[in-house]
Amino acid sequence: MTRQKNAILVIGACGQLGSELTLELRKLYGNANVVAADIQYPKQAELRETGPFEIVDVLTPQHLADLAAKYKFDQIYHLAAILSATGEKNPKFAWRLNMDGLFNVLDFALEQKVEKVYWPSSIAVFGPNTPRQNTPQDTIMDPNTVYGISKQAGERWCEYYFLKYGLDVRSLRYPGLIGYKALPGGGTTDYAVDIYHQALAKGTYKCFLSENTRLPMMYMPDALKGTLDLMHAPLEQVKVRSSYNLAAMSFTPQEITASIQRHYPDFTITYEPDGRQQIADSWPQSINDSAARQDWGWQPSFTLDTMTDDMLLNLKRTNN
Ligand code: AKB
Repeated sequence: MTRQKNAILVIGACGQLGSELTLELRKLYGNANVVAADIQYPKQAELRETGPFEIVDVLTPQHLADLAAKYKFDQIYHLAAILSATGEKNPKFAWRLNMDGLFNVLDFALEQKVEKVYWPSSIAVFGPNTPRQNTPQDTIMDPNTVYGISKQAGERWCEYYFLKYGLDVRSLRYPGLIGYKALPGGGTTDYAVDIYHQALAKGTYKCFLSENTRLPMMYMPDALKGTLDLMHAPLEQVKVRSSYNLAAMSFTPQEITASIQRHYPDFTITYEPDGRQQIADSWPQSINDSAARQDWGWQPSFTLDTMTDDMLLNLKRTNN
């Protein structure tokens, strides 16, 4: 069997970010060159039908080794992780998946001489003693969720692999991501996706965060653009080797409700905060991303209202 060269591997390809990023990469690099991998088969037909798919459990290094017999990878996007809210239900397993999974991928990338690795970090690396407004790139980091602790430790390890072994690992600290194509799984910012679905389905939404909880958020097209811009930036422009702060917008449940009410004046929201409120309260309200803007020209396009217009339009279209 001949090995397919110059391939790109996306691990966690069935997730909220992975499913969209895989399709974007396939448009850029050709369908056959982008291998989607996940622990389960994709539900999205487009993912299954447009290019190769492989079952990979990142906790099983042999699964990665088996892939090396079929493909020669230039780039790996390692997106598989347990998010903030789900992580708190089983902290030891979240730590194992998020950390051992990262080590397995970094070591595989070194062995296989992969050119570039992408690994997402998150605003969850910050904690209660971090300045909450305009949070700087370099500041106090005292995360108090297992997800945040694993992302902070992961950032240190990514920088370590770059400095010690020369592995070109690149990373962004995503805010909450919002898209219409796939649902997020187990995060604290998930309400900002669900609210659009419920606005259309029921005209009302019960929010698990309180009305004035302000969090940094980003629309998926901006997240995809930021990720690809970082991965395409020349080596010398990528100066932060832990993870870049990245910002687009910040809003509260009350503000996203008002944005939806511009289209649906009768839409209503009720508030019933649960354990996720405590997580949200430990995170920044707004992020300073000047390093990403200066180093490789980051610039978001969507505001809360332009995102709402696009989300509602596309959800209506796909529901019909
Ligand atoms: C979560 O809420 O856990 C994620 C994140 C901000 O990383 N969306």
